Parts: sequence; C-alpha cells; structure tokens
Amino acid sequence: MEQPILWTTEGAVGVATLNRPEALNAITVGMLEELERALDTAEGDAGIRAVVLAASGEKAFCVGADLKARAQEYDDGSGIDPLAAAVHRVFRRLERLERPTIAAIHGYCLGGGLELALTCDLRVAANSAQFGLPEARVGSMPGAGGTQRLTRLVGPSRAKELMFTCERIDAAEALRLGLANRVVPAASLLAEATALAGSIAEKAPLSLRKIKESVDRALDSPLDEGLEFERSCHAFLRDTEDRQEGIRAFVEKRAPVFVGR
Ligand code: CO8
Repeated sequence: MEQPILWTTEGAVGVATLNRPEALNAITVGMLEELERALDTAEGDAGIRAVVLAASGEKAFCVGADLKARAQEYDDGSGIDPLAAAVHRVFRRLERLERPTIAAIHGYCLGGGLELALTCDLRVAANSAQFGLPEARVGSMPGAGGTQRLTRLVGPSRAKELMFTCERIDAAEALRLGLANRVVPAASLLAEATALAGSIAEKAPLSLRKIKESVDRALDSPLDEGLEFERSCHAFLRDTEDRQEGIRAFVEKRAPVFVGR
C-alpha cells in the first residue's frame, strides 16, 4: 500500500507530502498519524530548519476529510469520532512545530484541506489553486479550525463570506486576501516553496522559533502581554551563541554559521 505521507529532505528543508492522489489527498486518520510521525522526525532533527507541506498528484492539494473512509468510521457504533480527534491533535501540533512551515498548494484546497493549510505559517499557491470551505452546503461547518484560523488571517468579514457562500476563490484572489503569501506557476510550485523554505532555513533557528512564538502570541493576548512576551524572547536571544556569531559574521563580512544555541 502507498504511504499516505512521504517524508524527504533537501538540505535543511524537510518536505512532508500528502500522498493519496487517487482520493485527491483526502484526509484519513492514517494520513494524520503518518504526518505526526513526520513532524516528530522534523523536530528531532536539528538539521531540519524549515518544513514544506506539499501534495502529490495533478489535481489537488487536499479536498478535506475522506468522506468515504468517514462513512465507515461512523459505522463502528462506538460514538467516538476518531478523525475529529486526530485532526484536532495533529493540526495543532503542526501549527506549533518549532520550525517555520510552508504549505505548497496546487489545485483543489477545500474544506479540511484548506483548514490544514491554515495551520502552516505561510502559503505558497500555484496559479492552479482553488480555495473553498463548502461545508455549509451539506449542513455542516468548518470544524477543523477554519472559523478561528481563517478569521485571524483575513478578518471576520471575508472569512464569513467564504464560509457563508461556499464559493471557491482562485490563487489571485487568495493572494489579495492575504490567504496566499505568493502565487507561482504550477510547474515550479515545489521548487519555489522549497527555495523559500531554504532561504528561511539560513536564518538563525532560535530567532525563527522566537519570532513564530511571538507573532502567534500577538493574536491571542492583549498588547501589553504580547510586548512583555516579545521582550522576554528578545532578551533570551541576546545571550545565545548564534547572536554572537551573527554579529561576528557581519563584522567579518562572511556568512554566519548558526548552531541553534
Ligand atoms: N473524500 C474522499 N474521496 C474524495 C473526496 C473526499 N472528500 N473528494 C473527492 N474524492 C474522490 C472522488 O470520489 C473521486 O473518486 P472516484 O474516481 O473513485 O469516484 C476522485 O476523488 C475524483 O473526484 P471527482 O471525480 O469528484 O473530481 P472533480 O474534479 O469532478 O471534483 C471536487 C473534485 C470538487 C473536489 C469534488 O470531488 C468534491 O466536491 N469533493 C468533496 C469536497 C468536500 O466537500 N470537502 C469537504 C469535506 S468535509 C471536511 O473536510 C471537514 C474536515 C474536518 C473534519 C474533522 C472535524 C472535526
């Protein structure tokens, strides 16, 4: 059987690839468990400094929950929703990964697939990408973080418009809304996303981690608390080996060698 997640590395960049192209990379519990293992690998390897989340096949990044597998899961009579549990656990884990993450999105990015992309720090979209949250069409609603994360990213009015209308938007519109950071030709999506990740991975790893924590904190805390947190992160970095190395390298006009300490 095909592995639902492929894990590869390119220099300091780890690439986790959703690999169920025959089902348009629809999400199953098994896929999420494999993704969690890939995240364990990324976090256990100091050499991996940024992660790209990509997807196999021509047509889709991910079309959300696997509706066929889900029909069977509900039939087991236990009353427990294993997919919901795995989604909440693994999406949050990806969001909190101590590495910058970039979703490389092509084709359909729908429902839980869009909600998955929203857990990444950045989104690079192919010009073939189509984004949508169609849940209200079938009597449901985004339940994998979409109402919370999309709202934080694009604001309540635009988030509600996408969820109320269930309309799909293209890559250019996603860029305009701030849902996509960049739009690139489909043929070079992975190369562009990996190059962006590689450029980020050259920066000091502890700086990246503290920036991520600090920016994420900005969304959840009053300004004074956020500023206090930023000050504590800044003070932490001041005494690191990498900060000394960064300044030394600047003075010596050479590239810094960061060690993550
Ligand atoms: N699950 C399983 N298989 C799927 C799914 C899916 N979500 N979507 C498509 N497929 C399969 C199709 O059944 C088809 O398989 P087969 O060839 O064996 O029949 C194959 O993928 C290709 O699909 P289509 O022939 O339909 O391709 P089209 O290009 O005509 O259409 C669409 C593609 C627009 C993506 C269409 O398939 C579609 O609308 N799919 C459903 C999308 C959707 O509604 N997604 C939301 C799902 S709900 C969700 O994501 C909630 C997540 C949170 C859950 C956790 C709760 C806490």
